[in-house]
Amino acid sequence: MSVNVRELLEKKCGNNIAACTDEQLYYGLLGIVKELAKKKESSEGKKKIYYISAEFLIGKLLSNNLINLGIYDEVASMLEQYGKDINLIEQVEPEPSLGNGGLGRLAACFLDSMATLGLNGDGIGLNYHFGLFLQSFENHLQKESKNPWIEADSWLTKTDVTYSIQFGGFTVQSRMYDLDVTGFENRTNKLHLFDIETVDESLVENGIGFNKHDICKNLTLFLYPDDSDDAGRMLRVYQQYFMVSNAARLILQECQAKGCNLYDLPEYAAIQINDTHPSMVIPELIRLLMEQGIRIHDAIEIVSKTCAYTNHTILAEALEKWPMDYLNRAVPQLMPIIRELDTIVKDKFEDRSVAIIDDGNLVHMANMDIHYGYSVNGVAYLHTEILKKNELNNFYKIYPEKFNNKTNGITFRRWLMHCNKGLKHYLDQLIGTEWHKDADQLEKLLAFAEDKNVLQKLLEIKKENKHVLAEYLKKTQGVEIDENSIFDIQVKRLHEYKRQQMNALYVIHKYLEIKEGKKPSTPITVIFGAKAAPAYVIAKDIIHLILCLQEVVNKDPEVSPYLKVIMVENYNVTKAEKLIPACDISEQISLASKEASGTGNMKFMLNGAVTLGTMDGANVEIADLVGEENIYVFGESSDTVIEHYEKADYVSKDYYDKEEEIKEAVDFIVSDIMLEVGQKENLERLYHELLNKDWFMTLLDYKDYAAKREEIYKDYEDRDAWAKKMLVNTAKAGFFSSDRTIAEYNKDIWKL
Ligand code: 26Q
Repeated sequence: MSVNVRELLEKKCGNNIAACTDEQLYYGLLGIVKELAKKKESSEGKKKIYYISAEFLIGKLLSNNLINLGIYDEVASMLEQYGKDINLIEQVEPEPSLGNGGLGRLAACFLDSMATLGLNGDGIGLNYHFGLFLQSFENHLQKESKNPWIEADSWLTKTDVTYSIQFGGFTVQSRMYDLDVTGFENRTNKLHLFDIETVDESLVENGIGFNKHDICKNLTLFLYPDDSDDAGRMLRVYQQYFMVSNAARLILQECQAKGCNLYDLPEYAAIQINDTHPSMVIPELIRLLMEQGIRIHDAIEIVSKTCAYTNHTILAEALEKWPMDYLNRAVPQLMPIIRELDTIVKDKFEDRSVAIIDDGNLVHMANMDIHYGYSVNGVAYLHTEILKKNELNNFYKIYPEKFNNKTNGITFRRWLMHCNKGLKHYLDQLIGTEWHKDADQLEKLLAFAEDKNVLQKLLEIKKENKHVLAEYLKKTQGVEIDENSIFDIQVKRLHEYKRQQMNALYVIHKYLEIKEGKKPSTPITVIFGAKAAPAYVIAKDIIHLILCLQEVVNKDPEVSPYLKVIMVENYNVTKAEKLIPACDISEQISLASKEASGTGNMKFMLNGAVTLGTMDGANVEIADLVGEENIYVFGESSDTVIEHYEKADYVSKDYYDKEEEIKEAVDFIVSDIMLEVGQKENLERLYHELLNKDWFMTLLDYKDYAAKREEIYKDYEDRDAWAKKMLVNTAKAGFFSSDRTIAEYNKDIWKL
């Protein structure tokens, strides 16, 4: 194969690879890989799974595709012969920013696993030109700007598929663009991204501002534009309908081309609705079936056997409810159908909490999914249990058979084989390569749990990864960190429930302790990475707090040899690939019951980091797998937390008054030292929020958290014992392969 690639590449760059720039080589390889992917057999079969999602956080594709095509090592060494470094070539590629975080990254892992398992399954989403905003820091504040990623020469392939999509009062023309999804040593599937023909990039001015009313030009400019105002929210409705109307047409067309008579649609298609963002696919499909002469009640029955819904959150504010008035304006053709769906529900069930249209004329998208889908799944054991027992209990009582759990997973191709080559090669040597396709084989590592040489080697690999990260941070952000310090990392979207603020309070505490002369035995580097939604005020205040701490701590010569704070700018998939392999301690500290699953937790574990976490989301399953000596658990249980919400009896001020350490840390936020660096308005707002509201109960768990963190730092000192924990974490991560998750989706839901 490599001879082939060499020849193809030479053809593209005039027979002189050595003289090519990294740019030329990147675009050369891009073209070659696209050709190779096309030549691969694509999945086929009578039935197909369509994974519809508003986000696909796919990350860079060159290395991933080379690995999946089975030619990465050969291509890398061929390039090396010409003095070329594939890592530098890879840097040329812009990262597609088509997602916010977990939900979008999960969709990308799922596509990889579907193709790898040879399942006939495509993704359908939107081709956002500027995706999620690019984050930079100015005056210790987050600044947003557009994030262009589509180049003339890109992984996208323009197709001939176009549709006229009708909105209230106007029509837009769509076009489908395709990305190849290469399975690991297997078939190629597609990710279909729909765009409008009339999109106008020049609409965007200063940062991420644009005219929100000009739908024909702005529809696919950004992922989740600001929804703090009506125009932003309306645009979201337009985006969602555009996505699902295109999807529904494509699905019906493909099925009919295979001979489906539409009454048999469920035998040809399974549609997975990724959170409520694609929920309008239900009424839209019903509408399109009716256009083909099918009676409404038959259409409803057909669609109800085709669609399945995944829930990713129990935060009430994230469960979408659209005012009827919005839908009337944007998609009037759906309203008669949604009304009919609601009438059927109201005739059948007296319980108003399960209605689709509530008394305030809000349309509850999740409720529609549950009534008119054949499966409802949560994304981790605890999450599904909470859905059944609490959040969706009224639905569970009606449809117990629809509810099922599918614990999330991650693709080990990207999250180990690609991002941690050192560990990958060592594992191959030690336990063979079966684990590439059968992740449970990682358990073979356990046989070496007492082997000093193996443990030593694991520590060396970690050390090298930390060195690489330190160099990277020096180059990209100009910060110096101590490679021999403990790398304690929290990277994820910024949200109060994830409690980055609790981590920051501990940093303050440590800072004050060091100032008093109590120095840690091993220096500590606390690394954060997070984007806050542009209109989420408190989240942005938390970023401000962290950035101010970074300045105060790192510039203090008494403290910085022992403690450093780093806030990574523009955290994304590419940065995750650098951070995760270098991590010692994985911070998974959400308020119990609030993190549906988490998937970062799995990536860290796989790469030999030890988790410091609450009994939330998939942390519960991690703890079960690794056993209590290999994880550090703290905090109140989800039951207790849910009880606090029910009784409304949590008062953060009580904790502040009771605990001197908490008081000191919270007060520090508005201390003179901080006000000298930061903005009074932001810091005071955050201070008051913590003291008077603290909706996500930071102070409730702080004391237990700080104690566990001391314990984990102490245990880090015993390097052999620590290496054993690392080994067990990697060995037990097999369960979290998205290959396992997808096999379960297929067995229980899609049945391909
Ligand atoms: C909703 C309404 C209005 C505007 C935006 C939204 C919105 C946007 C994005 C709601 C939710 C999201 C994204 C949610 C998400 O990423 N959830 C995460 O999904 C992961 C995969 O299942 C889980 O591991 C995480 O626990 C969960 O937080």
